[in-house]
Formats: sequence, C-alpha cells, structure tokens
Amino acid sequence: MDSLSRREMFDFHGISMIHYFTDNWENIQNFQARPDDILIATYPKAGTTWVSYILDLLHFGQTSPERQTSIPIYQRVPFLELTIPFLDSGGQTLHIGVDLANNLPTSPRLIKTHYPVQFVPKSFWEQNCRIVYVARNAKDNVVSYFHFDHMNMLEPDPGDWSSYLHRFKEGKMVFGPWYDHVNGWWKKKQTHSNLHYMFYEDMVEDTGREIDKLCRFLGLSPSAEEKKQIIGGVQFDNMRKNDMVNHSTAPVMDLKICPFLRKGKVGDWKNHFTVAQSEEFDEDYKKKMKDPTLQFRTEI
Ligand code: PPS
Repeated sequence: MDSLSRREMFDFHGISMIHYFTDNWENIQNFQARPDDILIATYPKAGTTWVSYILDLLHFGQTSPERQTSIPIYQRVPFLELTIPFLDSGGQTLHIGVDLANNLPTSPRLIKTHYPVQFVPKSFWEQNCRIVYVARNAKDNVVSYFHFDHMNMLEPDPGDWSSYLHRFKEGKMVFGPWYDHVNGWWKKKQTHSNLHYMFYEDMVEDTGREIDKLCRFLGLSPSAEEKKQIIGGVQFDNMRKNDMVNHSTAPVMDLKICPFLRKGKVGDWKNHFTVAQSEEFDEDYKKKMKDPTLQFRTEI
C-alpha cells in the first residue's frame, strides 16, 4: 500500500473514484451481509456521521455506554469501501472497512457506505437488510464537500470554488454525480421496501420527529428519557465537542484547515454561491432532476 496522499480520480465502472475506495473491490463485492445489518448510505457530506451516531445511540447507548467514550464513530460504524491501513482500539492494524465490519462484535452491525446504489454488494439485497439513506440538497452538499476536500488529505485537490462547482455539475466528484446518487437510491426504494430515505433538512428542522420515524422503521421504542438524551447528544454543538464523533482522532483529516463538523446549517450555500452561479446551477439542476416525487429544500 502506498503512503496516504491526495490522489487523482479515474473512471471506475462509469463513476469517478479514487483508489482508496476501489482497491478492495472484489472483497467488498463479496462482503457477506447479515439479515440484521443496517447499512447507512449517503452521498458524501449529507449527514452520514449524524445519522450513524443516532443509530449507534439508539441501539447501544443504553447497553454499552462505555462504547460512547472509548470508540470513535468511524470504528463503530465502519466505512465499508475505505481501503487504508488504520489502527483499531486494541492497537491492531486493520487495513480496510471490510475487515472492521467483519470484526464488529455488535448486533446489529452498523455499516456506512457512500457507494452509488449499483455498487452495493449484492448480499445486502439478498439478505433484505435495512438501509437508511440520507440525502442533502445539492447546494449545501457541494459546499460541504468543497470544505471537506480541503481538509481531507485523501481527496483530490479541490482547486478554487468556481472550478469545483463546475466539476460537481459535471459529476466529476469522488462517488460520482450527486444527481445520479440521490435519484438512484430514490428509485431503489420502490423495489426494496427496507429502505428508509431521509433528508438532512428534515433532521435540522426537527431532529426528534426524524428520530421517531427512524425508530418506527427500525422497530425501536426508546423511553422518553432516552430519546431526550439522544436528541441532546446529537445536537451540532454537542457533537462538535465530542471527540468520539468530531473526527479529531481521524488521521487523514486536518481539522486546523476546517472542522469536520463545520457549520451544520441549511442554506450555507448562500455564503458561497454568487447570484450568477446560483442561477446557472438552478438551470442545470432542472434539466437533471426530472422526477417530481424527489424534492429538496435549499432553505427551511
Ligand atoms: S462524510 O465525510 O461524508 O461522512 O460527512 P457527513 O457526516 O456525511 O457530513 C458532514 C456534514 O454533516 C454536518 N453534520 C451536522 N449538521 C447538523 N447537525 C448535526 N448534529 C450534524 N452532524 C454533522 C457536518 O457539519 C457537515 O456539514 P457542513 O455543512 O460541512 O457543516
């Protein structure tokens, strides 16, 4: 394995990727999902960590509280396709998301992926696993991704904002076009009933309501007290202070450049897009987003 550094994207089965997410392709495709596995699927920067933390608290917050103070979220909820060497909590070197997922002692296992729907290992469908997909409006999503690409040393160099925005519209982003990702997963919902599709904006608007929906989907019934604790714990400011979820321990991120939990807002795109950029983006968006049943909010 080469040393960790920014890499160029290349076309991989029609999707722009970097090798950190494709090197272990065969093993990933052969991953053996279990029927009670829960897959958290997102386009990057859509709220993966937020929902991962909520699911972890809902499942294990009461039974293993020590987990909350000792294991970073990216080890509790392994990133299936990530293929880099990294140390687990016992000091052992693990190389890949698949290894971490296979070694998870929990039941259910919570597993994260950014893959577009067509890349997901087939066992997740065969086992009829529950899947939580989180989507975020394109404008805030691209802004968040832009800042992330500055601070994450594995990502391709983001360049300036205007060229980055152009690249986003072209779909030349790691994990491919946002447009195809959110639509592909939306369509999958029609045939895979165990898919809960949720929106970042709804979470910001009313976290408690969205947790209730998640609980119904997962068949969980936390007590009112437990729910209150979870809603408090997963608030942006509290997550930011929490070293187990703020990625301060993640080796490839430089939080001095930009915090992982950066703003946590709906509408921050207004601080980045010029009026002309916004208008051009909207024009292009209309051409690509033809399904009237999939609607995003860029403000709440
Ligand atoms: S990653 O790297 O793809 O896993 O990133 P991901 O976790 O999907 O997305 C990071 C963005 O989610 C925001 N976030 C939150 N917003 C509001 N409330 C809470 N609790 C919360 N937790 C995470 C995080 O701040 C990133 O968005 P931006 O806009 O960059 O702040």
